[in-house]
Amino acid sequence: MSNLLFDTLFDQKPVNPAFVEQIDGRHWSYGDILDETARVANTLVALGIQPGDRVAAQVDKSVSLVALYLGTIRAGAVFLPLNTAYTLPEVEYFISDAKPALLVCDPAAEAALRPIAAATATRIETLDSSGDAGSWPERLSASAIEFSSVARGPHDLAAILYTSGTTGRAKGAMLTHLNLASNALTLADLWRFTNDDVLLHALPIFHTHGLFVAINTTLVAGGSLLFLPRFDTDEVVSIMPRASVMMGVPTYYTRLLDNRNFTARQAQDIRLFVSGSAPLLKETHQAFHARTGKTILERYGMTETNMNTSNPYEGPRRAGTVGLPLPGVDIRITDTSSGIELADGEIGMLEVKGPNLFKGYWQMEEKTAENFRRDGYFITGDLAMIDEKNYIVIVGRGRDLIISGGYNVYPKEVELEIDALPGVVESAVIGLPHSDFGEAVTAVVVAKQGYTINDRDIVAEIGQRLANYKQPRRIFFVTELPRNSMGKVQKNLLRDEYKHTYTNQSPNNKGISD
Ligand code: MLC
Ligand code: AMP
Repeated sequence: MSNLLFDTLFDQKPVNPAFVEQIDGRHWSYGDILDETARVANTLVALGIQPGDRVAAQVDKSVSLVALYLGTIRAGAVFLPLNTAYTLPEVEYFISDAKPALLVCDPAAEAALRPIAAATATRIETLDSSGDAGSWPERLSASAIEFSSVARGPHDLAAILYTSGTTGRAKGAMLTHLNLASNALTLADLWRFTNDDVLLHALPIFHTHGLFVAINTTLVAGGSLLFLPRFDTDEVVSIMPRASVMMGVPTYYTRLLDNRNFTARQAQDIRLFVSGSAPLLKETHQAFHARTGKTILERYGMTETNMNTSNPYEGPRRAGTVGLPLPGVDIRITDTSSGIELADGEIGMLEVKGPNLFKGYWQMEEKTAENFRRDGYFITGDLAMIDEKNYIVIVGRGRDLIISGGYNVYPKEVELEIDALPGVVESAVIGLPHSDFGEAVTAVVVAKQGYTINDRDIVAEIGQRLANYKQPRRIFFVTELPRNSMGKVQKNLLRDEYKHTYTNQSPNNKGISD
């Protein structure tokens, strides 16, 4: 038996030897990266890591992290990437839940993470932001570049990615070799990837978009990555002429449009701009076309399902839609209460089925069962309709979720932290329109009588526990929250009342008083 995902990703014998090029001029060929994956796999095996064991990483983006991902797959283990913005308590939860055999972290975080890792007998290694220094690269340097990949079949786990939920407790989505391999092959084919392609890669690599959609799709086609540590608009504009494809969240496209140096000339050699992870506004789609003559291709996916739909490569890419189901993926729209399939044009729950569907939530059988229909469809939580041309339009969310700059924030998780503060009676966390992030996390708080509590105190307190992108950018104080006759907080009224809070906000203006 082969190692399904690894063999699929490296099936191409690339004519083009380049795999990754960094902005500083350093580059890695396919041969280099294969050697590195062998070093990683040999090291993991030497440390006693068994097939199925979890290998977690909370480190900055680097080619070494890509090699850690691919080497983990090659060794038959399960890759568990963690957002670098996660705080210590957040990481503690992930480690206690997933019990990884190994955690690779930044050297600066090692001391704080040691006791957490010790509780689950998780070994710690370090890797710095350059990808060159730390105990991990030291170990690798002694390892051989020959490794016979550990056999893994379609239903074996390749990765676990945590995704928050409406209850506030994050769930580990278990992704199999088949999930990732099938999606990579489908996307590479649909989006016409070849070994001539150079993907401008500015996304983080701890989520589905930057890790799987961008890297796996490029790898199966034998293409190259132009690798940036993060999205910096000026840098992206200046190197764009060297790339042929770019992928990004909508914020990347609005930031490009805000940049005066971003012209049709800069974009002329890009054959494909892809947007996803959050809704792309029609205005952005149109303004981008007007500026560059290029039509952004919007697609739709999620952590649990990888990619589900895409606008066509050839054929109309229609603004405000996420296109058609991917080949091999079935989509239906159902009534949110009865679960009965609806006719085209009616709005309901988007359900999906196909080889891209995850195996379930790590050690949460009930949660998994709740989210699947008996016939195998996954209930996404997104509200959608199928329009007259069979394109899918996402019209909203059936769950209380905010998407800020492409990151998901579940209000419940933030409310629980705010409500636990001594001066707070209760809070409601809502997403409001924001010109840079799409939606901005905003809190409406009822303070206890006799307490003086301000927005700065709240952010300082919860900032110890919640990743920065989950923290409210504005906090409003009220005497009571609006409720309906059932006692449920009417967030729609709050969203309406505060809807103009961030109009014309410049990037990263947090709005919390100094
Ligand atoms: C950073 N900040 C954010 C933020 N990102 N605040 C809200 N929402 C965000 N997304 C805050 C930081 O906390 C910091 O606050 C300040 O902004 C500046 O930080 P920064 O790191 O300099 O920000 P910047 O580099 O400008 O990052 C913004 C961004 C980045 C949009 C470029 O967030 C990004 O790359 N997002 C992509 C997310 C992504 O890959 N999603 C895919 C998920 S997969 P302070 O207080 O310190 O000033 C998925 C499935 C699918 O959804 O379909 O793809
Ligand atoms: P995540 O759980 O981080 O993987 O985020 C997945 C969610 O992002 C989906 O359930 C959708 O709500 C949203 N999403 C992804 N792509 C799009 C898109 N193109 N348009 C609208 N929403 C999207």
